[in-house]
Amino acid sequence: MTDRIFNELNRQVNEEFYSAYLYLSIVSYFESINLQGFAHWMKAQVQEEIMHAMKFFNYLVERGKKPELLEIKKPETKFESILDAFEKALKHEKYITSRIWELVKISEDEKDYATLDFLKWYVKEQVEEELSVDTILQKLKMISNSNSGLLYLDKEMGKREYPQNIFDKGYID
Ligand code: OFO
Repeated sequence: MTDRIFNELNRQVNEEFYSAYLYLSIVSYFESINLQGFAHWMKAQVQEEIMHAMKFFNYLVERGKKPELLEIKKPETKFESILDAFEKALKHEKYITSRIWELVKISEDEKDYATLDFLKWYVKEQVEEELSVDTILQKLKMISNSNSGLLYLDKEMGKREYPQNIFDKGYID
């Protein structure tokens, strides 16, 4: 693996942890306005991002590299509304998609076919990531200022399932 590829993949570990950090900041906002369903949905998102980061981390280790953990920047902490939070999440997902595409391009340039193959998973994943955030954004626009609509959506969001819940109180023994 070339230094260029290593540096870019190593940076992506950080970008993915930043995604988790940004979404945890949104969880904090949802909890503060008592929308537990939205908070639950976003907690699942936090876990997905940690998984994305660990996939990059593990891949570097598999390729005989030593990932170098970088500083995680402070995420946005002020959200004007639920809509604002989801708009920021979608903007961020689009940025991550552009990063993944950039990584694909660099892997092609460097003729690193193993990394190119590894990145395929992320290319597909980003389509889903953007879609799931955008779907909620559209629903929020649809219900506009309706409180009953919001409460219904909050209930629906609370049903999202995820296999391993690091937010469970008993998760860490
Ligand atoms: Fe949300 O996809 Fe990773 O960052």
